[in-house]
Amino acid sequence: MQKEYKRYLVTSALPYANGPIHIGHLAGVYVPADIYVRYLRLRGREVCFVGGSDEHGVPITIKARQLGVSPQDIVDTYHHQIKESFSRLGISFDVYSRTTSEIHHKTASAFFRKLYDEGKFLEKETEQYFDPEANTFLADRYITGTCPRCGHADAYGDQCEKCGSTLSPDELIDPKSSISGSIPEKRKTKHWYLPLDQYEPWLREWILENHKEWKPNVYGQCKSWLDNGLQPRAVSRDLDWGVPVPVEGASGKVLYVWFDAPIGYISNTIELYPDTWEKWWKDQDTKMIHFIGKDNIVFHCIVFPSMLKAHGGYILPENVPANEFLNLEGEKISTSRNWAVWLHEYLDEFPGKEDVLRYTLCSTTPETKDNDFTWKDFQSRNNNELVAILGNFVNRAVVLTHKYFKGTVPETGTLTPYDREVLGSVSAMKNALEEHLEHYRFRDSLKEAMNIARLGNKYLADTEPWKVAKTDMERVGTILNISLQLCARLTIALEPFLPFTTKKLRDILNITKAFPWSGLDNETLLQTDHQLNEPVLLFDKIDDDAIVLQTDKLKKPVVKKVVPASPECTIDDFEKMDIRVATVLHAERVPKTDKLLKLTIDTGLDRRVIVSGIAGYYTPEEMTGKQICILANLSPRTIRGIESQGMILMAKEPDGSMRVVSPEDKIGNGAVIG
Ligand code: B3M
Ligand code: ZN
Repeated sequence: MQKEYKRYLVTSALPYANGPIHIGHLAGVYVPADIYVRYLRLRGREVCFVGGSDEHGVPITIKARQLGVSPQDIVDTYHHQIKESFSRLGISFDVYSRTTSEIHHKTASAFFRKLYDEGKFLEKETEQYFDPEANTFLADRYITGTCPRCGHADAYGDQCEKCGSTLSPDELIDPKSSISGSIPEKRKTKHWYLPLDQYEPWLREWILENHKEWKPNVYGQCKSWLDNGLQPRAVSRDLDWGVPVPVEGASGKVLYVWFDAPIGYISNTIELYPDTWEKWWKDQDTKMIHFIGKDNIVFHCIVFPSMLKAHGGYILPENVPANEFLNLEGEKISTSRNWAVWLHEYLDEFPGKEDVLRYTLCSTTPETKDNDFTWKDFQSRNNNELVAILGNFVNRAVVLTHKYFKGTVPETGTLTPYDREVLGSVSAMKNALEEHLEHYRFRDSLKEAMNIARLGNKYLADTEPWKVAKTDMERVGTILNISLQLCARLTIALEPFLPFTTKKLRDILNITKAFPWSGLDNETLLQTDHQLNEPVLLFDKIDDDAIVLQTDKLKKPVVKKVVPASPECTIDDFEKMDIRVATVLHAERVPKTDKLLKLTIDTGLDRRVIVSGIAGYYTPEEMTGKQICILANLSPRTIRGIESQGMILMAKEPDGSMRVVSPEDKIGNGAVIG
């Protein structure tokens, strides 16, 4: 027997506020979650849809450091951008807040403190890398070194991006701090651990015995974690960005981001309902569902439930319908390579086509395995399904009604068995739709909803009212009445998937108040003589040019990473440097080297020689006559037996490629730069 719940608490993963939202996030989490909550609301259920930004964690501090801004600057920028783009796509959160909020800090802090006071944590001292120059412990991501597996020189302490291996900082050869460049040393540090091993028997029963209905990908991942044995997990970090550990003697320590982030679901509910939040989190009649991507399964099925269990008093998720990943044009989405379709860009480039993206993403939701988004598929879903099936049916029904009945809903005559069959099959579709939606099968449910439009097209093609109009207007009236009833039912069935379109459709049909879900069973949603509005097209075709533009954009070279910012310096430091404009009088290769050019230059002060490693980027001919900038007071060095008196200023990419820095217009040699 299925339990009847009084209300639904639906959460969707809190995206990290260190970059914009792309289609992978949308297809995996937000579009399915939004379809689900819109469906529940249509059914008149009490729903709370919680979202928000995850604003802590090491990657945010790294990005801030790279850009020379504060972590708060980063999360402020992205939180607002993300929130706005979700809302433009119609993702209908009841609350979208953030984990830097005061209320979240308070809630997460109190949660930790309760577990701490009740002795639910283990305290352990371990040795961790410490940067003596920057005077800080180093998160794994802040340590770089040579990968022990593939020899890549810039592997991170947790992962080598070249060969994909998961690493621990201890494995790196010649580890270096990426904050100061210094060699890190091991220091003792204390942390708190959640002893997941103690929760293992309980988790086994709760998931493996009582939640066999979870999706196979989710259940399978949980089973394999449990079968491998759980270990205590550290829930604090040495870091200066996050929720401070609320314990004496813990300065410089914050809660691990995966400890505080899921508590964000609670904090955001409190922010929305300061007085009644507890009924959402503590009443057994609330059904809680987490929408997430597959990389978050362990945290939502094992870690967070163990935290809730340790705390006591909270309900647990009833289901965690995690999706697999969405690829783009056959390749993994990669934010660093800019291989992505960004939501805010899509919304700007395809105004009014929010539902086309929602439709395509729902149709390709990676429900059981990774799936692929292609621009060609996007185009064909729009042109061959939304335009040709849905738009076409609605348009024909409405245009014909205007043509033959001045836009009013005609009366029905006697129904034929075929008419009854058509009306009846929509009621059967209602059941199928509910069945799919209740079980998180969004692709199937969308197909089912679209079948109403398919059925409508077939009905019009079979009954041919434009031919019947020559002889039997009463029959035409019946056919169009039935067609318009199908249109009205489409405003219900498609509402969870295509909310912008159903709004438009209601406007065409002149329906001021949306029908409830139960209307799907109602054969006369529109009364005879009801006046329709003028037809407008629900969708228009997307041509090849628009698609080529998008695929070309993907091929464009990606924005390269920038090297981290240097430590601060003073104006005095800067003024020590004598930087001037000079002209290259003569350039030649330094024999037996690939990289070096010997340049004779006029500095305005004197003539001198500089040896520079730019032969890979410039020929001697290209350099001759060029105005350049030099550091004139650098102490001379002997390179390959030639005394080099100064240095040329170069703009250098992280991959090593270089261009000389030249004044825009000709200027006198010796002009001082500063
Ligand atoms: N921010 C991870 C992610 O975006 C994380 C989710 C938190 S949910 C509590 O993949
Ligand atoms: Zn490697």
